[in-house]
Amino acid sequence: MPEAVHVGSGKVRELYALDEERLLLVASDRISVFDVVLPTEIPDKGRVLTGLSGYWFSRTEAVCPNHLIGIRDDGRSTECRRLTMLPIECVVRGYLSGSGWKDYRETGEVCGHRLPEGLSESDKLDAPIFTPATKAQTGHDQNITREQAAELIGADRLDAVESISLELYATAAGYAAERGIIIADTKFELGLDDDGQLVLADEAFTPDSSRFWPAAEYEPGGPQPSFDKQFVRDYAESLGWDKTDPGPELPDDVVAGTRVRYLEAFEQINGIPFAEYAAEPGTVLR
Ligand code: Q0N
Repeated sequence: MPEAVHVGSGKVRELYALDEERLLLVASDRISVFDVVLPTEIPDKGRVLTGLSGYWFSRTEAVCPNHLIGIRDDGRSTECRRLTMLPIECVVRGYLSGSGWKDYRETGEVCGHRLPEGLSESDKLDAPIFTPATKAQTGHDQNITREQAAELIGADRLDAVESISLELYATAAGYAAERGIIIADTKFELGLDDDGQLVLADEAFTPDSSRFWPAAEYEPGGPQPSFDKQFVRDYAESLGWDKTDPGPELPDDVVAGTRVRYLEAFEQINGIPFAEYAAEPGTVLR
C-alpha cells in the first residue's frame, strides 16, 4: 500500500494515513485472549469485525454520526474521516461483568455509580450506566469517575458524551436483543470533527469491543461464556499457560471452531450470509 503511511497500531488493528483528511483502519485476523495476542490467526476475523462495525454504523447514524467513509473490497479495511479523538474510552454497561463486577464487589460502586446491594455477577442493571475509562496502550484500561473524565474532556462535553453513549448502547442492544444476543457492555471511541461535532470512530459493537452473550444461555450468578473466544480461553487455560506473553499456538480445531463462532455472530446480527458480505462489503451499509 504505497499511498498509505502507518500511523498507529492496536493489538489487532492498524491505522494508516491516506491523506490529510482520511485514515485507513485495517482489522487483522489476530486474536487476543487475557490481553495477549496469540501467534495463531483466526481466518476472516478481521472481515467479520469490519462488517459488524459497518452494520452498526449504519444502524446508529441517527443517534450519532460516524467516521466511516467506505469499506474497501477486501472487507477488512475501512476508509474513515480523520478526527480529533477524545482521550477517554466510552464504556456502557447494561449488565454487571468484568471490571464492573470486580469494582462493585470491592466498593459497591462502578465509576462513581452506587448500585443496589446484593447484586450477583452478570445481573442485568436497572438501567445501563456510563463508566468511562482512560486509554491504556497495553493491558487494561483504567476505570475513572465522572469527575476524572470531566477533567479530561470538560464537564459540558462529558454530559453530551454520556447521553450519546447511553443512546448508542440502547440502540445497538435493542437490535441485538431481537436477534437473541445480549450486548452486556460495550466500549467505543468518540472524536470531534472540524465543526466540533461528536463522531463515533474506531470499531463499534463488535465482539472484540463488547461482551456478546447468547440470550438463550444467559444465567446470572456467575461469569457467562464468551460468544466468540470461549474455545480459545478454555484451550489456553487447559495448557496451564500463565497468561503472559507469548501465548500458545492454537490447534486447527480450536481455530476452526472459533472462526465459526465469529461467522455465526456476524450472520445472527446482520441477517445476511458472510459470503455475501465477502463478495460485496457494501451490503452491510444498506
Ligand atoms: C484513532 N485510535 C485508537 C487502530 C485502532 N477516525 C479517526 N481519526 C483519528 N484518529 C483515530 C480515528 C479512528 N478510528 C483511533 N487511534 C487513532 C484505536 N486505534 C489504535 C491503532 O490501531
